[in-house]
Amino acid sequence: MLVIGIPAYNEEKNIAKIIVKLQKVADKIIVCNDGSTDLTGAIAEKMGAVVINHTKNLGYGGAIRSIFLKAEELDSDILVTFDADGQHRVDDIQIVLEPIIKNEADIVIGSRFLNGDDKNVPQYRKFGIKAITSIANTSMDMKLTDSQSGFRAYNKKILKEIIPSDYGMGVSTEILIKSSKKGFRIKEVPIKILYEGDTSTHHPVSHGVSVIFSTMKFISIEHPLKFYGIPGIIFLAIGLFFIIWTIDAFTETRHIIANVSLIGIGTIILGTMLTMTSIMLYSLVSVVREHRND
Ligand SMILES: Nc1nc2c(ncn2[C@@H]2O[C@H](COP(=O)(O)OP(=O)(O)OP(=O)(O)O)[C@@H](O)[C@H]2O)c(=O)[nH]1
Ligand SMILES: [Mg+2]
Repeated sequence: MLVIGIPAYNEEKNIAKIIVKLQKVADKIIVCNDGSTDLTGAIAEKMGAVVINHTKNLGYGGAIRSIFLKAEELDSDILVTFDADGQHRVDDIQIVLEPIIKNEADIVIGSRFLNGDDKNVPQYRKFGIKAITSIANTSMDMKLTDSQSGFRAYNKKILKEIIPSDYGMGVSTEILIKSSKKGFRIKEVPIKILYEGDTSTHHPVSHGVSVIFSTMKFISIEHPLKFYGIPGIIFLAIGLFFIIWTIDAFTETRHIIANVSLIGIGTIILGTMLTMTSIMLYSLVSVVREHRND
């Protein structure tokens, strides 16, 4: 049971064409109409898609979350996510599906950068996507080329175990970080992305920053000891060094070097806070996980 999920926000221009093409390859099409102010939802309904209407715009992540939940409810074997703005090619669906069908992967990402055919991706987008991908790679210990691509395939196991929670564009890295933490297999295949002129709907900087922040958020939740603990220990060590220096100078000269002692106290406080945060977050996340598994 192959289901294709389309997150759509004000895509009345493209949605009909895309549904017609996808109906040739999919058993079911889910369109999440994410609070569009145009006829996106009505057109998708007329075309016979399973339509989820968000009363207000929740964001790309909110749309992906609704599609995941609906696909699981429909007992889908495979979910392919496909954008509604015409940038993804229906012809690439087979390539994205193959590793799932051959049971070589649980998640397949259609990467814009694998076959080096990324000339038409605007430079600033390339830079932003590669920056975010490298941050995500560090936490997953992987060498992905495009953690932001929305053109993906997921198998049944992922739909059962992964529930996206980020409502923004950060959902793309969230799903990968959570899945790699659970040991799921992630694979990339080359796709060709179609950019007609710069039709971007986001402000590049705010978009990039919001995705970096949510990626850091998920890394910190998945690896609290690494993310907060290590810097905490480093600050504590620096603080200790400055305090010893202060005491040393005091025993010799009976004077306290103000800036040295202040740096010492400041870094000790910061180190303690980071270390405490790492321990608290670590225990909190483990309790929540245990609770969820009960
Ligand atoms: N921008 C945006 N897209 C949404 C939202 N909800 C659903 N979508 C859909 O999510 C898909 C991806 O969004 P895009 O805006 O194309 O994101 P992108 O491809 O990274 O960026 P562009 O280069 O601007 O196309 C599209 O099909 C949108 O219609 C939302 O709140 N904002
Ligand atoms: Mg797009």
